[in-house]
Amino acid sequence: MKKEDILLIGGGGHAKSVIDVIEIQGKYNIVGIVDKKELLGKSVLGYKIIASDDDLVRLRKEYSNAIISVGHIKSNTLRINLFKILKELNFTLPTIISPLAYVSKHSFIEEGTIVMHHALINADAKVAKNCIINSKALIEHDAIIEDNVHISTGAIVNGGSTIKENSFFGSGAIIKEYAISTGFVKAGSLVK
Ligand code: JB2
Repeated sequence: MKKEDILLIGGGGHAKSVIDVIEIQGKYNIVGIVDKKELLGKSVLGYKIIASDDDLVRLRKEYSNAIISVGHIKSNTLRINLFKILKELNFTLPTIISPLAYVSKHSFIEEGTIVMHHALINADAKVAKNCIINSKALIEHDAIIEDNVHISTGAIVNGGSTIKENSFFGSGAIIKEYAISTGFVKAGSLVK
């Protein structure tokens, strides 16, 4: 199968993990990274920073797929703004799933969300738009992850619980079944 071209938006730490997922998935050909003007010409894991956000209108004429590869820890304003800009330009924001993740065929995942290595998403779980389900995170049955959420590495979202939109759920944090979490949850917390 011919690989589809894709642009990465952001070329920092999170982008490295995104590149690893895309490479092992084998479905997309990374044509370059869009980052700040001053970083033009630099490379990330062998992929060049080819343009800045000002060039997105021009790039859209050539490419249709993009993935937001800036992360989200303290703030997700940048991810939300980029999502809006890319949608307005009619980019396709595919759902990207590592072949090393387990994603139930009975789960639902929306556009612009990435599921990274060794994450597990169980039956009837719902993950909305523009989310990061980071490496080794567990999203149990019937859990709901709303828009623009980052579930960090190794976090556990138990069955039927909800992580409200725009939230950050830190590494190794745990939420009890059918509980609701909102805002910033620091690494290792327990949400009851
Ligand atoms: O407006 C922008 C912009 N502002 C910063 N547009 C674009 N296209 N790119 C922008 N950037 C770029 O995002 C920066 O120049 C930089 O290359 C990248 C952010 O990289 P950084 O390594 O600081 O953060 P990150 O979001 O990639 O990764 C953080 O979050 C991940 C979830 C890190 O803390 C990682 O360790 C973490 N895994």
